[in-house]
Amino acid sequence: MGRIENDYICQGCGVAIQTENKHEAGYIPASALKNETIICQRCFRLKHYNEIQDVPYSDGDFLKMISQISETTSLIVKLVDIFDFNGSFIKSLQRLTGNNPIILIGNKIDLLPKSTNLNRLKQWMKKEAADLGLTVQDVFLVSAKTGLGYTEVKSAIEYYRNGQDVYVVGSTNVGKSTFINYLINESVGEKDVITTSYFPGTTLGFIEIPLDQKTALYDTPGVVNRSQITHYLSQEDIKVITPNKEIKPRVYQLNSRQTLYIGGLARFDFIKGNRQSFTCYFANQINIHRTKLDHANNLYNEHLGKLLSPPNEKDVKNYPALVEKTIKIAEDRVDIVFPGLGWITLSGVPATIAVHTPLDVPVSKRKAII
Ligand SMILES: Nc1nc2c(ncn2[C@@H]2O[C@H](COP(=O)(O)OP(=O)(O)OP(=O)(O)O)[C@@H](O)[C@H]2O)c(=O)[nH]1
Ligand SMILES: [Mg+2]
Repeated sequence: MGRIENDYICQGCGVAIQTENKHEAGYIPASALKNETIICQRCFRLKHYNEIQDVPYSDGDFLKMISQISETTSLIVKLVDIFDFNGSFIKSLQRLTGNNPIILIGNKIDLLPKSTNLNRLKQWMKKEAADLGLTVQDVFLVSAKTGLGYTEVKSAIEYYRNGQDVYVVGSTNVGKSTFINYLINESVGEKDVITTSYFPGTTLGFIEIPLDQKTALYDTPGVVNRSQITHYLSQEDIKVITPNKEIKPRVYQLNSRQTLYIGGLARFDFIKGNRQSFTCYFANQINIHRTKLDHANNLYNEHLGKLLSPPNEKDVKNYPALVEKTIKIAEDRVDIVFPGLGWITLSGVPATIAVHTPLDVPVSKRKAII
């Protein structure tokens, strides 16, 4: 590791700045230390070329950093990605943040169909958080991209922080840095101060944003969840599966023994039940392909990476094999959730389905949220 210029922290990602080794994290040329804003080489490349440079940190290094929060007296703002609630929830976070009060915020609501009942969704989040053992002061929904929901969230933060510091925590990619950038832009008119990207693991250290003379709000590195599907995808494919616009639900009328492929990333078989509609909520740019169950294996073997993509043809070999799980559904209006991708809502019961995903990306079932 090069010499660390202890006084300098990258404004974009929070990493300690060094001037000795181009290939290590936090590098900037010594001459750039004079600049008014100090941005490391990795942030510069991400911002200007959308290129991600690997860093030598392990998942544990980030956990250690986050666990320092348990020694503070502060308000915890826990962000989750509403499009991947369970995948981004990270149960262990509560232990890392100590006994501090927590508010829970579901981010990225701009991606949900306009018809979504946000109040019902909030109630669902409250119950889900409680079932997962998390005690929260309150629950909110926002879009860090459009600013929807910010008025309420800002006054809640001011109220619950009670004059103390604020830490924004959550899994990688939930939008912590984007969330804070919106606040910064609103208060000082400066855009994209902190580096954000659709790659998990963008923020590398704490980034302090002063709130007043004595207290600050902190951006923190995301906690890594290895069951997030992004860890198995190439940079190109991450871009394809990340929704960037309001999701248009796609409805399929299926008879039993029909199959839907979600690109080539996952598979959904309707094994048994009455003909009914299945509503699919996935990024608009992911192809959904319908076929007969009896043809499904052949189709996959012949067309993975082509008709069935992502994964794209040259990255197919790095994508894990799909593992089948059968699910019997007796309750009405159920979502079958493919973590990090989206979900399918069933309309009729009883039904038997089978899902196929990589072993480490297990499907779950919940009461329909829309
Ligand atoms: N559509 C939508 N995208 C969002 C929103 N907030 C963040 N994003 C996107 O989500 C991705 C991750 O955002 P970041 O702000 O870098 O996430 P982070 O939680 O800071 O991630 P790490 O630093 O890796 O822990 C980026 O592609 C953002 O543009 C939102 O409200 N709506
Ligand atoms: Mg970040």
